[in-house]
Amino acid sequence: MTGHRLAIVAACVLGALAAPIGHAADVTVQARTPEGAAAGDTVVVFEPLDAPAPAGHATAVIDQVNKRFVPHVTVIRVGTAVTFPNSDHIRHQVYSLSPAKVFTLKLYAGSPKMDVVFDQPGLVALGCNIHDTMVAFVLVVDTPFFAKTADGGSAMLALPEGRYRMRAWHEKMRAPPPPRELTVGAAPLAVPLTVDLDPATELVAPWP
Ligand SMILES: [Cu+2]
Repeated sequence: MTGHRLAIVAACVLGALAAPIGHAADVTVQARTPEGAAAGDTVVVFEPLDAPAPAGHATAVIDQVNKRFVPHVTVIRVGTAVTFPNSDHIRHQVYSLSPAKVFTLKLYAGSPKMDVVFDQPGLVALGCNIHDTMVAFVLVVDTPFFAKTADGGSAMLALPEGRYRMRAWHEKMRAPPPPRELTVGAAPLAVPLTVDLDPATELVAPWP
């Protein structure tokens, strides 16, 4: 009797393992300029086209170190609460005037009193009221599938099988790369991406 029960349990476990639920493939994006230079800090976003995106959101941290925001670019899902610790020995006053999230944190050192919840999609530019050179960006997106390229221009993420629309953003891009559809299967996928950057520009590219 006990043996029979064990066999049933084993069959259920095997069945669960064999089911295609949550099957994901590694997708590697390699972002380069038309001249072939690595395009680090490029945000890539994948909107699922076959099924609604799974619910949920995470938390994120944007630190202030040596009068700079770290990281310089953050991509988060709508609804994410961001903490803004201050690791400097001077006080900062973090603010945004971007329509997707207008806020000001009172001048503070150490830990701020509250997190900031980014509740609308869009591009948010952060500044500090005391230090004009402090600038950072938060891209708030409506999908859990996104990544940011490292200095070498590549980013990797695991995507469930299916079709996606991929969009990309870099603060210094001349024009957004056209959105592009891609299909993720069981095998790893390499996605080359060309982003035309103007390193000298003072303008911030809009989120496409
Ligand atoms: Cu500051």
